[in-house]
Amino acid sequence: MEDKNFYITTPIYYVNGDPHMGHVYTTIASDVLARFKRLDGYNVHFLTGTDEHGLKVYQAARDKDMTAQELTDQCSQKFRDLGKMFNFSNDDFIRTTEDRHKKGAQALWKKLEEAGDIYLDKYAGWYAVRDEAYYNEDELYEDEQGVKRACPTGAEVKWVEEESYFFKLSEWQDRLLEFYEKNPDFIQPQSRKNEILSFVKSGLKDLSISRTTFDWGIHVPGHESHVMYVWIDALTNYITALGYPDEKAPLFEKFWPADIHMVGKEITRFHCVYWPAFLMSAGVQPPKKVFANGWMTVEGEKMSKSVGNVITPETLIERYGLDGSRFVLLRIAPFGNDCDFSHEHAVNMINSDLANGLGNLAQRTLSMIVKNCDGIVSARNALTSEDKDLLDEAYQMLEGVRVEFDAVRLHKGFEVIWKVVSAANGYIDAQAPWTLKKTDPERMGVVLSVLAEVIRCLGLIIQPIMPDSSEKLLDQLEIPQNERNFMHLSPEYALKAGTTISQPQGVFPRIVEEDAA
Ligand code: ME8
Repeated sequence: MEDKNFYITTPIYYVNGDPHMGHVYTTIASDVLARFKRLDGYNVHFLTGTDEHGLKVYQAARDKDMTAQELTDQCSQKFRDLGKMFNFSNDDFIRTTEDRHKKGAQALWKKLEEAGDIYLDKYAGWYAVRDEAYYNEDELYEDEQGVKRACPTGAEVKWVEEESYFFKLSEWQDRLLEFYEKNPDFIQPQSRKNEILSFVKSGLKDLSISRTTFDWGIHVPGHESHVMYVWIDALTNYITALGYPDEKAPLFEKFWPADIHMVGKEITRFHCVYWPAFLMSAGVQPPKKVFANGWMTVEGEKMSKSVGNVITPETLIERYGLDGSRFVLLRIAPFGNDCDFSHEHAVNMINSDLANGLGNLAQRTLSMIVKNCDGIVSARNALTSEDKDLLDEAYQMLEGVRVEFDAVRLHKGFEVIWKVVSAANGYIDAQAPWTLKKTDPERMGVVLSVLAEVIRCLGLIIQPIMPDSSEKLLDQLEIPQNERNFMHLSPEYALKAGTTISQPQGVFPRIVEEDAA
């Protein structure tokens, strides 16, 4: 059988400040997809890392009285630590200050030069350091203080004039439009696609791709007074991490083109316009898909230190636990839309979906098996249509989640799972095993066994979302480690009669408001 490969990446994050909830949001979504695909039989390569060059990082270091190298070393380590804290399963972590990356970025530059797509000129225009982006006059507005800002990000822009190399982006308009047409799923969700299409259709200007006024960057090969524009450097991470420029490198052969670049919506232009143009110019295939997640606000406001509403990754974990945090961030809103994080909403989701929904189902079922069946799972004999319907729904869940996750509709995938949780809770209430205990103990054993099998299926399918809690649940059901892939989500591997269950521990605790405040 042909190997199934899946390559997913997060943005590489700037090291000008500490990691925050927004970074966690994108990486958790990517982590869930990476874990899902691994369990579904794919060879997965999951990449994240840090973007360490450019004026923004250079200025941040200067403001902190540090060298750029000191700041990047310190801050990149914080992003690595964040990975451990949130149980991210990335296979690699790239830093753009590493030699493997510099070598690859310079090689890409040379390819663009050989293709005749680079020329030297003078740049005179607007630049926003916060976005590390060039803006056209028609994209700007003035705030109340008369400061020129970029629309729609609100970053301050400054006039820049310097010698610069340019990439002939203007010549790529038709080829890009043709590429989008042939690859209709390249930009997701649809709203972002419309923005990109209208941006490209309105005409592309050549892009300044080098700077001379500072030198915290990768030197342009053969022209040492120039450093590469940080975005051409940064985007290249997705291929240098696979061994580029060696296109025969095992990882490159296996995983390029990437299946998904997961990014925030504010950086789609870089990923959907510049990046495929660079790659096509260099004779490398563009990625298959760029998915832009929406922007997260907190209690209705943009996260900012001055508003004082920044929720640190540590606070999230303290309040909601590791798996609770992973769950609420992704369940909060349709994935791809903007979303607002509020403490009240998070507590409600944890209490209703996790504690009352899944947690209660597992706790009730398993403790009844311990109490009333000596902890032994009964044979599932003489199944009724209700039993069979519930089991069928549990076995069909994988296909439903697969379809939704493949389309990066994470919220819809969650709905498929929680539909089964509700069906099982409805079933337990309708069958009332606590009554059967007196009237028909044999039937009670069957009902509890059906439920235990459904819980096994649920425990398997939630592994990508909540790796720790699912492990505890599957341990309680004595599921062997080598029977925890999605191929085991079928009747063939059903929980065997005679399996012994020990006194269950609640896996999804309720949050009591006073504790969380
Ligand atoms: O842009 N809501 O890095 P960055 C949702 N280095 N997502 C958010 C968010 C929020 N409030 N805040 C941040 C860069 N993000 C470049 C990327 S890639 C070749 C180079 C997430 O540190 C979101 O994914 O500014 C966004 O795109 C990313 O963090 C920006 O991180």
